[in-house]
Amino acid sequence: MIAPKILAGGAVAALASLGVTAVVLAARPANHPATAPVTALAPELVNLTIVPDALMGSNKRTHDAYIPAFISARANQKVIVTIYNLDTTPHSFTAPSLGLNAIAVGAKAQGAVGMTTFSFTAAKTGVYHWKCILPCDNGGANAWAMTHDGFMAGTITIQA
Ligand SMILES: [Cu+2]
Repeated sequence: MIAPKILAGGAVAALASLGVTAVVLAARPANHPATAPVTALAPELVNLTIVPDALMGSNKRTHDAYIPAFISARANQKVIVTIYNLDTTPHSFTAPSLGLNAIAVGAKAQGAVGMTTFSFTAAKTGVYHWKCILPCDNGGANAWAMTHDGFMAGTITIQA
């Protein structure tokens, strides 16, 4: 038995015309090198500011909000999030589908800033929902702002 060989297309055609069967391994396209270049993604730096009564809601009242509430990063990219909390009460940035439950400490006094930093890396692409789960926004744990994206809730979009 003749061991199969890797043949270029032209040689395969020539052999086929002679009745010879060959096993052909697909040629590797030039843009897919055998060894992927190491392209470490620089971390995505995300700054979020929590502002009490920041935005007008559809119910014509102002509500606490994370600004911005919609963030994005790439799959396998480290995301370093810094939260600047202008509110004297703590809030959370909770995304169970990403295993995130960061507590944003409150400012020590009116006019001060509570600062919290955490990081995460998401392996899978998708749109992940986050929300604050601490009572805030002049309501309980299910206050208006928690149930409206753009306020105490939003999305984390992970792209390829
Ligand atoms: Cu909150």
